[in-house]
Amino acid sequence: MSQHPDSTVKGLAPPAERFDASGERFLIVHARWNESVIQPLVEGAIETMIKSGVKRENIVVETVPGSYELPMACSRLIAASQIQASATATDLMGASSLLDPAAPAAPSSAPLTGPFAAAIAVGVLIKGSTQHFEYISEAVSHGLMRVQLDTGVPVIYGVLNCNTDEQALQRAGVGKETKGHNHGEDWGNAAVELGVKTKRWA
Ligand code: DLZ
Repeated sequence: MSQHPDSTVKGLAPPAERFDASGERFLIVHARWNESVIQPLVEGAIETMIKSGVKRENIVVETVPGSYELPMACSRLIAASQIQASATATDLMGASSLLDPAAPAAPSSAPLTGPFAAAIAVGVLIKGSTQHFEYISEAVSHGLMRVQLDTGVPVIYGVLNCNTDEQALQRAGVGKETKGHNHGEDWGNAAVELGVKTKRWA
């Protein structure tokens, strides 16, 4: 693998290929705590996915109050999309074959439903003066890992665990001292890559 000329030891090397996710659906679930950081992160993820060819209407965005709710919401929404997708396919096949046995199974007016290729869970946890941060951080990271392993749908870990507000703002590209890099962009790229690769690994 070739080394990026500007790369340092730390950080994400670019992939060796371009991923075509133009026909795929994606889920973003984000917390509403620390909204000024959440918003640029979510926008960065969406813009990056669109640059990779994902259609905006194929990105479903849902919100939850705080990061603690991310695993449950991802789990339910991914499961619902999988059930809905198989029901939709069966209904469409049944309905079209009743009218005309030669009819295509999925007409172009088919609803925009289907399983998600990948999900991104976005949350921002900022350390306070109690143990709250540690408990939530650990529960969320374990919960999200469990959701992706249980469902087989990649869940990108878009959760910042920061000691200060400024650290969080810099990781959303809107820092006050230094702007920083928007990690939402990396999460958008990771969702596209994993969404495409997981299908190949099936
Ligand atoms: C309660 C709480 C606190 C103190 N801090 C954060 C935070 O920094 N980031 C975040 O996403 N959520 C926080 N929450 C809310 C919890 O995640 C959760 O929504 C509530 O405890 C209700 O379950």
